Amino acid sequence: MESTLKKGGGETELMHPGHVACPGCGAAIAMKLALKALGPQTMVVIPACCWGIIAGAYPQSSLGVPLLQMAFAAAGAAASGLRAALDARGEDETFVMAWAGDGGTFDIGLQSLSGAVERNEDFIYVCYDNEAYMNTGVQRSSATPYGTRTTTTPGEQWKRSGKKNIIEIMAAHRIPYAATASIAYPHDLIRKFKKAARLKGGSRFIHLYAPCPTGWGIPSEVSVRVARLAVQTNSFPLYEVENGLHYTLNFKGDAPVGDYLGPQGRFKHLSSQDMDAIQKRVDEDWEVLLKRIGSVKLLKQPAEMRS
Ligand SMILES: Cc1ncc(C[n+]2csc(CCOP(=O)(O)OP(=O)(O)O)c2C)c(N)n1
Ligand SMILES: [Mg+2]
Repeated sequence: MESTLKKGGGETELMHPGHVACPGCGAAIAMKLALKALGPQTMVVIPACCWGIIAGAYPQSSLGVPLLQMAFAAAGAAASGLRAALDARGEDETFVMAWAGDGGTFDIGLQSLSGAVERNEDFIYVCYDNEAYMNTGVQRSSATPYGTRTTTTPGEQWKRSGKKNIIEIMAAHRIPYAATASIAYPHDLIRKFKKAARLKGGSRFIHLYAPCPTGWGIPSEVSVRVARLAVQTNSFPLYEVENGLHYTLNFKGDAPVGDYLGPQGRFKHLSSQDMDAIQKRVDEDWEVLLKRIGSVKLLKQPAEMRS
């Protein structure tokens, strides 16, 4: 395979129609964009998650690149092994991309991910975050935010603890690159994947925000809009961290969190006091982040993406 990066590639469509994602699935949009950025010389490792299903059943696949299905806890270890095998064959131009859900990253896969990035394995690890265990029926994960109703935090038992900060955990390992990205800002997302590709040689981690209309109680056609509101309300800030030290902010939001929470079924039960408590948490986290920011490089948004 030739390197598409060298040829300035990235225009190839590597995710095909006929996949089995739900309508409006953020994770499907995410993969389409990620592979546009990385090109065909990529191998994907997928642990148990919705994407294991979306790719399709062997010998069929919705992806135009090789794919290794892996056990739920093992994406970091499997991606390390695949990298070693490719290097042994002299295929050092092939990207290894681990592609895992929030459950497979924040929870059960955290040990193998931490071990791999501590070794600074040469791969791109992507956590597409739909904020719950969606494939098995919307159970809460440690990426599920405060205030959410899931099937394991139902009724009045909605989730009272907050979302784990996975970028800080990755930054604490001092890896070359850790960044957040969103399907609502595709140019920024593709730029970050291309940057991750250029930083070949160590561990790169992308925390990718991917709404799940089925689990979040939103119509499929507002999936991207809701993702945009997450950024515009600072609920999901867009930023990059290089070598665990150098923080760059890509977006400054100023909308109230109610704009983002209001349209979603998973937050319908919240009172105005609960909303205030969430606004306070978001503001606190935003202040902490701003203190770490060394440079600000705001993304350029086409006019149609400003609202
Ligand atoms: C050890 C183990 N426990 C449980 C499961 C069942 N299981 C398969 S996918 C999944 C949920 C994955 O959640 P997440 O990683 O967030 O991905 P999503 O389904 O949301 O895309 C679970 C619990 C499994 N495959 N292996
Ligand atoms: Mg999930």
